[in-house]
Amino acid sequence: MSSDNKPAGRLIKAPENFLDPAGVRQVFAEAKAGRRGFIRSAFMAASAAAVAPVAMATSNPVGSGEGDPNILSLPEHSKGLGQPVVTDGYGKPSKYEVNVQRRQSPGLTQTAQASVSFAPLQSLFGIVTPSGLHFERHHQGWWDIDPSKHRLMLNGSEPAMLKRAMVFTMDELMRLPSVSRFHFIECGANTGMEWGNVAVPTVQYSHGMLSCSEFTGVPLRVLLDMAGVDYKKARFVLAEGADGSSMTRTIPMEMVENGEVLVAYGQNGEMLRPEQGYPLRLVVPGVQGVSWVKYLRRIEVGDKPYGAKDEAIHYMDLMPGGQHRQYSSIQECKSVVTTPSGGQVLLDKGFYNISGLAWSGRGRVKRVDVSVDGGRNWRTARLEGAVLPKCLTRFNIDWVWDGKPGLIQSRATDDSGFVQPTYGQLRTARGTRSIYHNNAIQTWLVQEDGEVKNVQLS
Ligand SMILES: Nc1nc2c(c(=O)[nH]1)N[C@H]1C(S)=C(S)[C@@H](COP(=O)(O)O)O[C@H]1N2
Ligand SMILES: [Mo]
Repeated sequence: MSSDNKPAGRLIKAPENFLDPAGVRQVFAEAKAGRRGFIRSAFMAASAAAVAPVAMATSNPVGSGEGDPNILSLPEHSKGLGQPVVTDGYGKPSKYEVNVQRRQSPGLTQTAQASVSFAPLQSLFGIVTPSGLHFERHHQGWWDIDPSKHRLMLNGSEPAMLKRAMVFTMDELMRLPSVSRFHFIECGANTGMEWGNVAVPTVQYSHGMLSCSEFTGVPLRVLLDMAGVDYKKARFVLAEGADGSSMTRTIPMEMVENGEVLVAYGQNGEMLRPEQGYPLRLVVPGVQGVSWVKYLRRIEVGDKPYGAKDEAIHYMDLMPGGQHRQYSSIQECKSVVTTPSGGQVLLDKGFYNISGLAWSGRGRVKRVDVSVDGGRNWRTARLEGAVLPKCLTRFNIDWVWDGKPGLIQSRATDDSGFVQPTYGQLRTARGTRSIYHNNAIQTWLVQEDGEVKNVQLS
Protein backbone atom coordinates (compact mmCIF):
# COMPACT_ATOMS: atom_id res chain seq x y z
CA MET A 1 0.00 0.00 0.00
CA SER A 2 1.30 3.44 -0.81
CA SER A 3 1.00 6.52 1.34
CA ASP A 4 0.90 9.34 -1.17
CA ASN A 5 -1.97 11.72 -0.81
CA LYS A 6 -2.99 13.17 -4.12
CA PRO A 7 -4.87 16.45 -4.52
CA ALA A 8 -8.65 16.32 -4.80
CA GLY A 9 -10.35 16.33 -8.17
CA ARG A 10 -7.86 14.12 -9.97
CA LEU A 11 -8.20 10.65 -11.26
CA ILE A 12 -6.39 8.41 -8.82
CA LYS A 13 -5.41 5.33 -10.75
CA ALA A 14 -3.38 2.90 -8.78
CA PRO A 15 -3.61 -0.52 -7.29
CA GLU A 16 -2.83 0.98 -3.92
CA ASN A 17 -6.15 0.21 -2.34
CA PHE A 18 -5.63 -3.46 -2.93
CA LEU A 19 -4.92 -5.67 0.02
CA ASP A 20 -3.39 -8.90 -1.22
CA PRO A 21 -3.22 -11.90 1.14
CA ALA A 22 0.04 -10.53 2.56
CA GLY A 23 -1.67 -7.19 3.19
CA VAL A 24 -4.53 -8.89 5.01
CA ARG A 25 -2.02 -10.82 7.15
CA GLN A 26 -0.31 -7.53 7.92
CA VAL A 27 -3.59 -5.97 9.11
CA PHE A 28 -4.10 -8.82 11.54
CA ALA A 29 -0.48 -8.94 12.66
CA GLU A 30 -0.60 -5.23 13.39
CA ALA A 31 -3.99 -5.64 15.07
CA LYS A 32 -2.52 -8.24 17.39
CA ALA A 33 0.51 -6.10 18.12
CA GLY A 34 -1.76 -3.15 18.79
CA ARG A 35 0.41 -0.65 16.96
CA ARG A 36 -1.06 2.68 15.90
CA GLY A 37 -1.15 4.30 12.51
CA PHE A 38 0.34 1.40 10.61
CA ILE A 39 -1.74 1.92 7.54
CA ARG A 40 -1.81 5.24 5.85
CA SER A 41 -4.22 6.66 3.38
CA ALA A 42 -4.05 4.96 0.03
CA PHE A 43 -5.99 7.74 -1.59
CA MET A 44 -6.80 11.33 -0.88
CA ALA A 45 -9.63 12.27 1.38
CA ALA A 46 -11.72 14.52 -0.84
CA SER A 47 -12.36 18.06 0.32
CA ALA A 48 -14.03 18.38 3.72
CA ALA A 49 -17.32 19.40 2.14
CA ALA A 50 -17.31 16.39 -0.12
CA VAL A 51 -16.67 13.82 2.55
CA ALA A 52 -17.93 15.35 5.80
CA PRO A 53 -16.83 12.55 8.11
CA VAL A 54 -19.65 11.32 10.25
CA ALA A 55 -18.96 11.23 13.94
CA MET A 56 -20.50 7.98 15.01
CA ALA A 57 -20.34 8.11 18.78
CA THR A 58 -19.79 11.17 20.91
CA SER A 59 -19.57 9.75 24.37
CA ASN A 60 -18.57 6.55 25.97
CA PRO A 61 -20.44 4.84 27.45
CA VAL A 62 -23.42 5.89 25.33
CA GLY A 63 -25.97 7.97 27.26
CA SER A 64 -23.73 9.24 30.07
CA GLY A 65 -24.49 12.93 29.57
CA GLU A 66 -24.83 13.86 33.23
CA GLY A 67 -24.32 17.58 33.83
CA ASP A 68 -24.52 18.36 30.12
CA PRO A 69 -25.51 22.06 29.70
CA ASN A 70 -27.52 21.08 26.64
CA ILE A 71 -29.98 19.29 28.92
CA LEU A 72 -29.70 21.55 31.98
CA SER A 73 -30.44 24.94 30.39
CA LEU A 74 -33.63 25.84 28.55
CA PRO A 75 -32.87 26.69 24.89
CA GLU A 76 -34.42 29.61 23.01
CA HIS A 77 -36.63 27.29 20.98
CA SER A 78 -38.36 26.10 24.13
CA LYS A 79 -39.27 29.65 25.19
CA GLY A 80 -40.16 31.74 22.12
CA LEU A 81 -42.60 31.53 19.23
CA GLY A 82 -41.49 29.30 16.38
CA GLN A 83 -41.82 30.03 12.69
CA PRO A 84 -45.17 30.07 10.86
CA VAL A 85 -46.20 27.33 8.44
CA VAL A 86 -44.58 27.27 5.04
CA THR A 87 -47.53 27.90 2.75
CA ASP A 88 -45.88 29.10 -0.39
CA GLY A 89 -42.97 26.79 -0.89
CA TYR A 90 -41.74 23.25 -1.06
CA GLY A 91 -40.41 21.93 2.28
CA LYS A 92 -36.65 21.65 2.64
CA PRO A 93 -34.35 19.63 4.91
CA SER A 94 -32.88 21.21 8.04
CA LYS A 95 -30.04 23.66 7.44
CA TYR A 96 -27.91 21.35 9.59
CA GLU A 97 -28.22 18.65 6.90
CA VAL A 98 -26.80 20.85 4.16
CA ASN A 99 -23.87 18.49 3.62
CA VAL A 100 -26.17 15.67 2.59
CA GLN A 101 -26.08 16.22 -1.15
CA ARG A 102 -25.59 14.32 -4.35
CA ARG A 103 -22.14 15.03 -5.69
CA GLN A 104 -19.76 14.58 -8.59
CA SER A 105 -17.18 11.88 -8.02
CA PRO A 106 -13.63 13.02 -7.30
CA GLY A 107 -12.61 9.95 -9.32
CA LEU A 108 -14.07 11.36 -12.54
CA THR A 109 -12.93 14.26 -14.69
CA GLN A 110 -14.46 17.44 -13.24
CA THR A 111 -16.49 19.38 -15.79
CA ALA A 112 -19.01 22.20 -15.71
CA GLN A 113 -21.58 20.11 -17.60
CA ALA A 114 -21.30 17.07 -15.34
CA SER A 115 -23.34 14.09 -16.48
CA VAL A 116 -23.46 11.99 -13.34
CA SER A 117 -24.12 12.70 -9.68
CA PHE A 118 -23.94 10.18 -6.86
CA ALA A 119 -26.43 9.63 -4.03
CA PRO A 120 -25.09 10.06 -0.46
CA LEU A 121 -25.75 6.48 0.65
CA GLN A 122 -23.77 7.01 3.86
CA SER A 123 -26.39 9.50 5.09
CA LEU A 124 -29.56 7.62 4.18
CA PHE A 125 -31.75 5.35 6.29
CA GLY A 126 -34.18 2.61 5.33
CA ILE A 127 -34.64 1.84 1.66
CA VAL A 128 -36.20 4.91 0.02
CA THR A 129 -33.98 7.51 -1.62
CA PRO A 130 -35.42 11.00 -1.11
CA SER A 131 -36.18 12.30 -4.60
CA GLY A 132 -33.85 15.30 -4.24
CA LEU A 133 -30.96 12.94 -3.50
CA HIS A 134 -31.66 10.41 -6.29
CA PHE A 135 -28.51 9.82 -8.34
CA GLU A 136 -28.48 11.31 -11.83
CA ARG A 137 -27.09 10.12 -15.12
CA HIS A 138 -27.77 12.27 -18.16
CA HIS A 139 -26.20 11.47 -21.52
CA GLN A 140 -27.22 14.85 -22.90
CA GLY A 141 -28.32 16.98 -19.93
CA TRP A 142 -31.75 17.08 -18.29
CA TRP A 143 -34.92 18.93 -19.22
CA ASP A 144 -38.08 20.09 -17.50
CA ILE A 145 -40.57 19.06 -20.19
CA ASP A 146 -44.07 20.58 -20.37
CA PRO A 147 -46.36 17.63 -19.60
CA SER A 148 -49.23 19.13 -21.61
CA LYS A 149 -47.08 18.81 -24.72
CA HIS A 150 -45.50 15.46 -23.95
CA ARG A 151 -46.72 12.45 -25.92
CA LEU A 152 -46.05 8.73 -25.84
CA MET A 153 -46.24 6.97 -29.19
CA LEU A 154 -46.63 3.23 -29.58
CA ASN A 155 -45.88 1.61 -32.91
CA GLY A 156 -44.62 -1.58 -34.52
CA SER A 157 -41.44 -2.15 -36.54
CA GLU A 158 -43.90 -3.50 -39.10
CA PRO A 159 -47.66 -2.82 -39.20
CA ALA A 160 -48.39 -6.52 -38.57
CA MET A 161 -46.92 -6.31 -35.06
CA LEU A 162 -50.03 -4.61 -33.65
CA LYS A 163 -53.61 -3.69 -34.54
CA ARG A 164 -53.09 0.07 -34.37
CA ALA A 165 -50.35 2.54 -33.56
CA MET A 166 -51.32 4.86 -30.70
CA VAL A 167 -50.36 8.25 -29.28
CA PHE A 168 -51.11 9.03 -25.61
CA THR A 169 -51.20 12.35 -23.80
CA MET A 170 -50.18 12.45 -20.12
CA ASP A 171 -53.82 12.99 -19.13
CA GLU A 172 -54.82 9.88 -21.04
CA LEU A 173 -52.06 7.80 -19.45
CA MET A 174 -53.05 8.97 -15.97
CA ARG A 175 -56.64 7.79 -16.49
CA LEU A 176 -55.50 4.20 -16.98
CA PRO A 177 -55.23 1.58 -14.20
CA SER A 178 -52.09 2.37 -12.19
CA VAL A 179 -49.83 0.42 -9.86
CA SER A 180 -47.28 1.60 -7.26
CA ARG A 181 -44.15 -0.45 -6.60
CA PHE A 182 -40.84 -0.05 -4.80
CA HIS A 183 -37.80 -0.78 -6.97
CA PHE A 184 -34.11 0.01 -7.01
CA ILE A 185 -32.38 1.51 -10.02
CA GLU A 186 -28.65 0.98 -10.39
CA CYS A 187 -26.50 2.26 -13.24
CA GLY A 188 -24.65 -0.63 -14.87
CA ALA A 189 -21.46 1.36 -14.31
CA ASN A 190 -22.00 1.64 -10.54
CA THR A 191 -18.80 0.60 -8.70
CA GLY A 192 -17.20 0.60 -12.15
CA MET A 193 -14.13 2.53 -11.09
CA GLU A 194 -13.21 -0.23 -8.69
CA TRP A 195 -12.68 -2.56 -11.67
CA GLY A 196 -9.86 -0.27 -12.68
CA ASN A 197 -8.38 -0.15 -9.21
CA VAL A 198 -9.44 3.43 -8.67
CA ALA A 199 -9.99 3.95 -4.97
CA VAL A 200 -12.77 6.47 -4.50
CA PRO A 201 -12.95 7.55 -0.86
CA THR A 202 -16.59 7.06 0.13
CA VAL A 203 -19.57 4.77 -0.44
CA GLN A 204 -21.24 7.73 -2.18
CA TYR A 205 -18.71 7.41 -4.99
CA SER A 206 -18.17 3.66 -4.94
CA HIS A 207 -21.88 2.68 -4.86
CA GLY A 208 -23.91 5.90 -5.20
CA MET A 209 -25.27 5.33 -8.71
CA LEU A 210 -27.99 3.46 -6.86
CA SER A 211 -31.38 4.70 -5.68
CA CYS A 212 -34.74 3.26 -4.68
CA SER A 213 -38.19 4.78 -4.98
CA GLU A 214 -41.84 3.96 -4.98
CA PHE A 215 -42.79 4.32 -8.64
CA THR A 216 -46.35 4.81 -9.86
CA GLY A 217 -47.50 4.26 -13.40
CA VAL A 218 -49.21 2.03 -15.93
CA PRO A 219 -47.85 -1.42 -16.71
CA LEU A 220 -46.54 -1.24 -20.28
CA ARG A 221 -48.44 -4.47 -20.88
CA VAL A 222 -51.73 -2.55 -20.49
CA LEU A 223 -50.74 -0.17 -23.31
CA LEU A 224 -49.55 -2.97 -25.58
CA ASP A 225 -52.84 -4.81 -25.02
CA MET A 226 -54.77 -1.64 -25.95
CA ALA A 227 -52.80 -1.42 -29.19
CA GLY A 228 -53.51 -5.08 -29.91
CA VAL A 229 -49.88 -6.21 -30.00
CA ASP A 230 -49.33 -9.65 -31.50
CA TYR A 231 -47.17 -11.23 -28.81
CA LYS A 232 -46.25 -14.17 -31.04
CA LYS A 233 -44.52 -11.83 -33.49
CA ALA A 234 -43.44 -8.95 -31.27
CA ARG A 235 -40.80 -10.41 -28.94
CA PHE A 236 -38.87 -7.19 -28.27
CA VAL A 237 -39.62 -3.65 -27.26
CA LEU A 238 -37.58 -0.56 -28.13
CA ALA A 239 -37.87 2.40 -25.73
CA GLU A 240 -36.85 5.90 -26.84
CA GLY A 241 -36.36 9.10 -24.84
CA ALA A 242 -37.19 12.67 -25.88
CA ASP A 243 -33.83 14.21 -24.90
CA GLY A 244 -30.95 14.82 -27.30
CA SER A 245 -29.15 11.63 -26.32
CA SER A 246 -31.40 9.52 -28.58
CA MET A 247 -31.31 6.96 -25.82
CA THR A 248 -32.82 3.71 -27.08
CA ARG A 249 -32.74 0.30 -25.47
CA THR A 250 -34.11 -3.12 -26.43
CA ILE A 251 -36.18 -4.89 -23.78
CA PRO A 252 -37.19 -8.53 -24.19
CA MET A 253 -40.95 -8.99 -24.30
CA GLU A 254 -40.90 -11.55 -21.42
CA MET A 255 -40.09 -8.71 -19.04
CA VAL A 256 -43.05 -6.71 -20.31
CA GLU A 257 -45.58 -9.54 -20.58
CA ASN A 258 -45.41 -10.33 -16.87
CA GLY A 259 -46.55 -6.78 -16.05
CA GLU A 260 -43.35 -5.69 -14.30
CA VAL A 261 -42.23 -2.97 -16.72
CA LEU A 262 -43.97 0.32 -15.96
CA VAL A 263 -44.55 3.52 -17.85
CA ALA A 264 -44.13 5.64 -14.72
CA TYR A 265 -45.05 9.22 -13.90
CA GLY A 266 -44.96 9.02 -10.08
CA GLN A 267 -41.98 8.80 -7.74
CA ASN A 268 -42.24 8.73 -3.95
CA GLY A 269 -45.76 10.08 -3.89
CA GLU A 270 -45.33 12.97 -6.32
CA MET A 271 -44.62 13.40 -10.01
CA LEU A 272 -41.17 12.31 -11.21
CA ARG A 273 -38.44 14.89 -10.77
CA PRO A 274 -37.17 16.49 -14.01
CA GLU A 275 -33.77 14.87 -13.41
CA GLN A 276 -35.51 11.50 -13.28
CA GLY A 277 -37.33 11.91 -16.60
CA TYR A 278 -40.41 14.05 -15.87
CA PRO A 279 -43.08 13.56 -16.97
CA LEU A 280 -42.61 9.92 -18.03
CA ARG A 281 -39.97 7.22 -17.68
CA LEU A 282 -39.71 3.51 -18.15
CA VAL A 283 -39.22 1.41 -14.99
CA VAL A 284 -37.55 -1.91 -15.80
CA PRO A 285 -37.23 -3.69 -12.44
CA GLY A 286 -33.93 -5.50 -11.83
CA VAL A 287 -32.38 -4.19 -15.04
CA GLN A 288 -29.48 -1.73 -15.28
CA GLY A 289 -30.36 1.96 -15.24
CA VAL A 290 -29.70 2.65 -18.91
CA SER A 291 -32.84 0.70 -19.88
CA TRP A 292 -34.98 2.94 -17.63
CA VAL A 293 -35.46 5.40 -20.46
CA LYS A 294 -36.33 8.91 -19.22
CA TYR A 295 -38.52 11.48 -21.01
CA LEU A 296 -40.07 8.38 -22.60
CA ARG A 297 -41.72 9.32 -25.89
CA ARG A 298 -41.86 6.19 -28.02
CA ILE A 299 -42.28 2.45 -27.65
CA GLU A 300 -41.79 0.27 -30.67
CA VAL A 301 -42.43 -3.47 -30.74
CA GLY A 302 -40.42 -5.70 -33.05
CA ASP A 303 -39.21 -9.22 -33.71
CA LYS A 304 -35.49 -8.83 -32.98
CA PRO A 305 -33.10 -6.95 -30.70
CA TYR A 306 -32.36 -3.51 -32.11
CA GLY A 307 -28.59 -3.27 -31.63
CA ALA A 308 -28.96 0.44 -30.83
CA LYS A 309 -25.84 2.52 -30.18
CA ASP A 310 -26.30 2.19 -26.43
CA GLU A 311 -26.21 -1.59 -26.75
CA ALA A 312 -23.75 -2.05 -29.61
CA ILE A 313 -20.88 0.24 -28.63
CA HIS A 314 -21.68 1.02 -24.97
CA TYR A 315 -22.87 -1.06 -22.04
CA MET A 316 -21.11 -4.23 -23.11
CA ASP A 317 -18.88 -6.35 -20.92
CA LEU A 318 -15.41 -7.24 -22.18
CA MET A 319 -14.79 -10.81 -21.14
CA PRO A 320 -11.57 -12.75 -20.68
CA GLY A 321 -10.37 -14.22 -23.97
CA GLY A 322 -11.32 -11.23 -26.10
CA GLN A 323 -15.06 -11.84 -26.29
CA HIS A 324 -17.77 -9.47 -25.15
CA ARG A 325 -21.14 -9.88 -23.52
CA GLN A 326 -24.03 -7.89 -25.00
CA TYR A 327 -27.50 -7.24 -23.59
CA SER A 328 -26.27 -8.27 -20.14
CA SER A 329 -28.80 -6.25 -18.28
CA ILE A 330 -29.78 -7.84 -14.96
CA GLN A 331 -28.13 -6.26 -11.93
CA GLU A 332 -26.97 -9.33 -10.01
CA CYS A 333 -27.13 -9.74 -6.25
CA LYS A 334 -25.01 -7.12 -4.44
CA SER A 335 -24.69 -5.41 -1.09
CA VAL A 336 -22.63 -2.75 0.65
CA VAL A 337 -22.16 -1.57 4.22
CA THR A 338 -23.11 2.12 4.31
CA THR A 339 -22.09 2.73 7.95
CA PRO A 340 -19.34 2.53 8.93
CA SER A 341 -17.99 3.28 5.47
CA GLY A 342 -15.16 5.13 3.77
CA GLY A 343 -14.55 8.66 5.04
CA GLN A 344 -16.37 8.11 8.35
CA VAL A 345 -14.58 8.11 11.69
CA LEU A 346 -15.28 5.93 14.71
CA LEU A 347 -14.62 8.21 17.66
CA ASP A 348 -14.28 5.53 20.29
CA LYS A 349 -14.37 1.81 20.74
CA GLY A 350 -17.62 0.25 21.87
CA PHE A 351 -21.00 -0.45 20.33
CA TYR A 352 -21.86 0.36 16.72
CA ASN A 353 -24.75 -0.55 14.46
CA ILE A 354 -23.36 -1.83 11.18
CA SER A 355 -25.92 -0.93 8.53
CA GLY A 356 -26.12 -1.43 4.82
CA LEU A 357 -28.11 -2.13 1.68
CA ALA A 358 -28.60 -5.32 -0.31
CA TRP A 359 -30.41 -5.87 -3.61
CA SER A 360 -30.85 -8.29 -6.47
CA GLY A 361 -32.18 -7.80 -9.99
CA ARG A 362 -33.35 -11.42 -9.93
CA GLY A 363 -35.71 -11.21 -7.00
CA ARG A 364 -35.60 -10.92 -3.23
CA VAL A 365 -32.59 -10.72 -0.95
CA LYS A 366 -32.60 -13.89 1.11
CA ARG A 367 -29.71 -13.33 3.46
CA VAL A 368 -26.87 -10.94 4.21
CA ASP A 369 -23.76 -12.04 6.09
CA VAL A 370 -21.38 -9.55 7.63
CA SER A 371 -17.72 -10.00 8.46
CA VAL A 372 -15.53 -7.65 10.50
CA ASP A 373 -12.35 -9.62 9.84
CA GLY A 374 -12.07 -9.59 6.05
CA GLY A 375 -14.18 -12.68 5.45
CA ARG A 376 -12.66 -15.11 7.94
CA ASN A 377 -15.81 -15.20 10.07
CA TRP A 378 -19.36 -14.28 9.09
CA ARG A 379 -22.51 -13.46 11.06
CA THR A 380 -25.99 -13.19 9.54
CA ALA A 381 -27.49 -9.68 9.64
CA ARG A 382 -31.11 -8.70 10.37
CA LEU A 383 -33.12 -7.82 7.25
CA GLU A 384 -35.40 -4.90 8.05
CA GLY A 385 -38.98 -4.39 7.04
CA ALA A 386 -40.70 -5.93 4.10
CA VAL A 387 -38.13 -7.61 1.85
CA LEU A 388 -39.43 -6.73 -1.62
CA PRO A 389 -38.38 -8.15 -5.00
CA LYS A 390 -35.97 -6.07 -7.11
CA CYS A 391 -35.88 -3.51 -4.33
CA LEU A 392 -33.27 -2.33 -1.83
CA THR A 393 -33.28 -4.21 1.48
CA ARG A 394 -31.83 -2.60 4.60
CA PHE A 395 -29.75 -4.80 6.89
CA ASN A 396 -28.38 -4.13 10.37
CA ILE A 397 -26.13 -6.01 12.75
CA ASP A 398 -24.66 -5.24 16.18
CA TRP A 399 -20.93 -4.75 16.51
CA VAL A 400 -18.74 -3.96 19.48
CA TRP A 401 -15.53 -2.45 18.18
CA ASP A 402 -12.51 -3.43 20.23
CA GLY A 403 -10.49 -0.51 18.90
CA LYS A 404 -8.34 -2.74 16.72
CA PRO A 405 -8.17 -2.66 12.92
CA GLY A 406 -11.07 -4.38 11.22
CA LEU A 407 -12.08 -5.26 7.67
CA ILE A 408 -15.85 -4.85 7.31
CA GLN A 409 -17.65 -6.69 4.51
CA SER A 410 -21.16 -7.73 3.59
CA ARG A 411 -22.13 -10.65 1.37
CA ALA A 412 -25.67 -10.97 0.04
CA THR A 413 -27.50 -14.05 -1.22
CA ASP A 414 -30.74 -13.80 -3.22
CA ASP A 415 -33.67 -16.18 -3.52
CA SER A 416 -32.26 -17.62 -6.75
CA GLY A 417 -29.32 -18.86 -4.66
CA PHE A 418 -26.82 -16.40 -6.19
CA VAL A 419 -24.08 -15.45 -3.71
CA GLN A 420 -22.30 -12.12 -4.10
CA PRO A 421 -18.74 -12.85 -5.28
CA THR A 422 -15.37 -11.76 -3.92
CA TYR A 423 -13.15 -9.66 -6.21
CA GLY A 424 -11.09 -12.79 -6.85
CA GLN A 425 -14.15 -14.75 -7.98
CA LEU A 426 -15.47 -11.87 -10.07
CA ARG A 427 -12.16 -11.37 -11.87
CA THR A 428 -11.83 -15.10 -12.54
CA ALA A 429 -15.22 -15.12 -14.26
CA ARG A 430 -15.14 -11.72 -15.89
CA GLY A 431 -11.48 -10.78 -16.36
CA THR A 432 -10.11 -7.34 -15.62
CA ARG A 433 -11.25 -5.18 -18.53
CA SER A 434 -14.84 -4.57 -17.56
CA ILE A 435 -16.55 -1.34 -16.61
CA TYR A 436 -20.07 -2.56 -15.96
CA HIS A 437 -21.75 -4.91 -13.52
CA ASN A 438 -19.27 -5.00 -10.68
CA ASN A 439 -21.13 -6.66 -7.81
CA ALA A 440 -18.11 -7.80 -5.80
CA ILE A 441 -17.95 -7.75 -2.01
CA GLN A 442 -16.85 -4.30 -0.78
CA THR A 443 -14.34 -4.00 2.06
CA TRP A 444 -14.01 -1.08 4.47
CA LEU A 445 -10.84 -0.97 6.55
CA VAL A 446 -11.39 0.40 10.05
CA GLN A 447 -8.06 1.77 11.19
CA GLU A 448 -6.96 1.83 14.78
CA ASP A 449 -7.40 5.61 14.79
CA GLY A 450 -11.07 5.07 13.84
CA GLU A 451 -10.77 6.25 10.27
CA VAL A 452 -12.57 4.09 7.71
CA LYS A 453 -10.94 3.52 4.32
CA ASN A 454 -11.85 1.90 1.02
CA VAL A 455 -9.70 -1.17 0.35
CA GLN A 456 -10.00 -4.15 -1.95
CA LEU A 457 -9.37 -7.71 -0.89
CA SER A 458 -8.20 -9.87 -3.74
N1 LIG B 1 -33.69 9.68 -22.04
C1 LIG B 1 -32.69 9.26 -21.28
N2 LIG B 1 -32.90 8.19 -20.49
C2 LIG B 1 -31.91 7.72 -19.70
C3 LIG B 1 -30.64 8.32 -19.70
C4 LIG B 1 -30.44 9.45 -20.52
O1 LIG B 1 -29.36 10.05 -20.56
N3 LIG B 1 -31.49 9.88 -21.31
N4 LIG B 1 -29.64 7.80 -18.90
C5 LIG B 1 -29.80 6.38 -18.55
C6 LIG B 1 -28.83 5.89 -17.59
S1 LIG B 1 -27.31 5.42 -18.18
C7 LIG B 1 -29.17 5.68 -16.28
S2 LIG B 1 -28.09 4.96 -15.20
C8 LIG B 1 -30.48 6.11 -15.75
C9 LIG B 1 -30.27 7.12 -14.65
O2 LIG B 1 -31.50 7.51 -14.12
P1 LIG B 1 -31.56 8.72 -13.10
O3 LIG B 1 -30.87 9.90 -13.73
O4 LIG B 1 -33.00 8.93 -12.83
O5 LIG B 1 -30.82 8.27 -11.86
O6 LIG B 1 -31.30 6.67 -16.74
C10 LIG B 1 -31.19 6.11 -18.03
N5 LIG B 1 -32.18 6.66 -18.91
MO1 LIG C 1 -26.17 4.32 -16.49
